[in-house]
Amino acid sequence: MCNRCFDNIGGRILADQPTIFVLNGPNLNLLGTREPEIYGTDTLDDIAGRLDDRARAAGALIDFRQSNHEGHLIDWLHEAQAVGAKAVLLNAAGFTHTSVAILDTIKAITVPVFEVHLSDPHKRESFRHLSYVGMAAKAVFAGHGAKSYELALDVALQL
Ligand code: CA2
Repeated sequence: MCNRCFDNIGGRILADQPTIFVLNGPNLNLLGTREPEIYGTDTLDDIAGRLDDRARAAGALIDFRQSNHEGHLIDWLHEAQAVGAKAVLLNAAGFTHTSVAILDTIKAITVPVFEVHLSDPHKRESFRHLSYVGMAAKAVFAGHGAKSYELALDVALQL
């Protein structure tokens, strides 16, 4: 059976299995190498592997990506919509607190977006208390280290 099939009418890619996009923003490629007291010791690959196992056990697929560029995150949110993703887990990192463009994108798509953070921004500097992502996200999972992603995934899988 094909994993992804084209629907003849809209040209939309339909996955046989629900797909959840996990999008990671700037500097998260450094995870596990610096500031372990804030972000833990797991690398992004460790997190991706665990989410993959968890999703597969529930009959779903993970599409896990990281970029240091705001426009990539925006293009990937559009892509999540275009391919009919079930949900997006978004750790926009520093863009969380600055990006009206990402907020506009989340508002422009119908795919549910869950905001994810390793740390709890509300327990840190005041400039991290404002979240543009949170203004449109379905829910926020923060402060549980890498577990924040797994908690968000469990909720997304139940949609
Ligand atoms: O706690 C989170 O997940 C954050 O999204 C991480 C962002 C920060 O700007 C947000 O306020 C909260 C920073 C990501 C930087 O990632 C690094 C990872 C390891 C070492 C250095 C940076």
